[in-house]
Amino acid sequence: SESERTERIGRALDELGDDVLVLGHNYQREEIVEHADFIGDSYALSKRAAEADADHVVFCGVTFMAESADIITDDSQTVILPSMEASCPMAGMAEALQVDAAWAEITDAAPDENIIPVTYMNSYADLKAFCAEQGGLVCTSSNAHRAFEYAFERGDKVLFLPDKHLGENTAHRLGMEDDTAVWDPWDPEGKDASEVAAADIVLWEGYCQVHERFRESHVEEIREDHPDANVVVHPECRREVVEAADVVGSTSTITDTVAEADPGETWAIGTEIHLANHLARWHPEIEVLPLCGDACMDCNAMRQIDPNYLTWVLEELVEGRERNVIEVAPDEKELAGVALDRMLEI
Ligand code: CIZ
Ligand code: SF4
Repeated sequence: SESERTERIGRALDELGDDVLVLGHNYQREEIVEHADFIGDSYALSKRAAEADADHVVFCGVTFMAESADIITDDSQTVILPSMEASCPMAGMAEALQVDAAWAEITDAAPDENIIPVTYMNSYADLKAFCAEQGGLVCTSSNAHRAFEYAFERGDKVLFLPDKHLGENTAHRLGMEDDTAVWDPWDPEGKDASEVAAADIVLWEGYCQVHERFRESHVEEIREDHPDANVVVHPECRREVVEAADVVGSTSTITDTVAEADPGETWAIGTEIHLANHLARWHPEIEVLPLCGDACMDCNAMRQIDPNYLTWVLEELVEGRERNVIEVAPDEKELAGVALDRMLEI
């Protein structure tokens, strides 16, 4: 039963003490985050892991996040992902092998120009390593505009991966929305060399299926039903949704926005449904609504972290067995670390 499981997790955590740190991503269900030492976005959680002394970091999130934690923690720390099935589909839309092939075509399309690849945090370590090798860097949703500026100081064009929408929203923020092209590796007609040659920003055709579901009509409906509602959305949403919202930002920004709201205010949340639910629970004085009502989605990758798997990895640790260890290969780790360090400099 659920209470037995909660008790087992509690017992394992007591036995493990300071030896283990449990991190819970904002998009994890309540039965997971209630056991977490810290709750936050992927970047904040990785930093927490690096600051902690714990030998074992149990990362309740998805693979690319656990990889990032492994990259920024020291070698004595082991990162554990409760389910190996928890892989972000968007990160999977830009696999390093595929990007490598596309890179040859994209650089051929603009032979006299220096193209700098920028990858969103939501990508695998080998793609981060590739970006470092090509003079590029990593960014989060909060510093994507500064990463683009870094790239334009060093090159002529940016190739941004994997999230087309974050890329479009960032181009708009920089006043460059008319200078973009989309590279679609799945569509022979979506790989237009002349478009690449003409554009300053080339966007990879990737997206988050949770955030892409939000439509402008959802914002209009909320405003009709709740005329006082404020709308906050994540920049992985479509351009027109971001345009229609009052506030746009990372999950940390969304969390802070609701925390700083005045009692009685209404906030509609355009991101993964679990974060909207947490915010409603944490701030009963604020009216927190999911942006698209019943049609709201949870993330099927985040959902893989079943509380039973958390129980299992913790009880195995008590027995001295490390299960589901996420370990980035040493050469990739070093290069991906370079791409992350460049982000920290901007
Ligand atoms: O959409 C995601 O997976 C986000 C916003 C992750 C994160 O915490 O950066
Ligand atoms: Fe990936 Fe979207 Fe899920 Fe985030 S919410 S882990 S970007 S699929």
